[in-house]
Amino acid sequence: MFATDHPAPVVPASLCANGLPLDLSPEKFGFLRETKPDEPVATLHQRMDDDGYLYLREFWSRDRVQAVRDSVTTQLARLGFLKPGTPPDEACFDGREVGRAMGNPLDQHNPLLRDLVFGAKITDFFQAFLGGNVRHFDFIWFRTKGHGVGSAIHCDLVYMGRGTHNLYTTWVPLGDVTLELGGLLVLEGSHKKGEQLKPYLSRDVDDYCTNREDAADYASGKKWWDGTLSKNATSLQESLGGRWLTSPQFRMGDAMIFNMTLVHGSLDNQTDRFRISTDTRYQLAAEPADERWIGEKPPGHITAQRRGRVC
Ligand SMILES: O=C(O)CCC(=O)C(=O)O
Ligand SMILES: [Fe+2]
Repeated sequence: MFATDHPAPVVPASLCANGLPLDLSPEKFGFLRETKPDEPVATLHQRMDDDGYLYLREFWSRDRVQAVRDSVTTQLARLGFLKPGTPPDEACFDGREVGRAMGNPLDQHNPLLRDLVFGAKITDFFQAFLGGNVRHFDFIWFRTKGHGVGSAIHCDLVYMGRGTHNLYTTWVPLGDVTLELGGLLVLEGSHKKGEQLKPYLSRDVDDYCTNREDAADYASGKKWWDGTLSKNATSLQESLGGRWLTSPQFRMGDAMIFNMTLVHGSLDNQTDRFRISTDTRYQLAAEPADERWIGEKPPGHITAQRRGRVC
């Protein structure tokens, strides 16, 4: 029974983003709307328009995701990131971060993981949702977050907007993620703040302004803008409106799909265990793809990808 399996969430006294406490009053904080994956496509489109995301509970079987988790925690243990003498499945943090996105050493070619995040189930879903043949970016973003601050607040567009913007992220928890462990955090309605966010959304982390004094530093890779929209979730919320939303508990098997302009980050991790998830990207195959994320070894944010423009 649902109530026994998943008791009503207890919100901890404090939840933080980037080290700062969120306002947890009902006008400022809440939970994501859930969607059933088998809803008609028109309903899914409507939801994506309304919310900027689709939170699909139990999209994959739990066992399948557990097998992927096992393959990842085994790697983490082998690489020496887990507290010695603890079961790998508990993913106990030993004080050393694993590394962000491109600096993360986990195996990009893990067949179990690729089968999950690029396999028939998700491909069929996007095929129906986008109405044509789909492709995915080849790069997999791993998030292995130990105790401490979560991901900075951003929109994905500034990292991957050189191809089509009709592009979707799928965030996949590889383990149950409690509020204390710190999962994805999205700002309600922020995908509709295009006017206000225009200066931010028109940028790309690998672009720089040729007419500025420090252009040479950006061109050579000495300087890089990391794409953060705000370091302060509460002041951003004051200017954009909306509640900060998360799940009372993301569970293995859930998928959280969202568009390129939804403002998001993650809750800080208050525990002594790693929060493990991946995020991957999907688009129509016929539309242009951002070449930074394509290929056997996607180049990513390398200096050769810097582009100057007058701004
Ligand atoms: O998992 C996180 O901490 C951030 C995820 C994210 O930014 C994304 O899925 O685009
Ligand atoms: Fe993101």
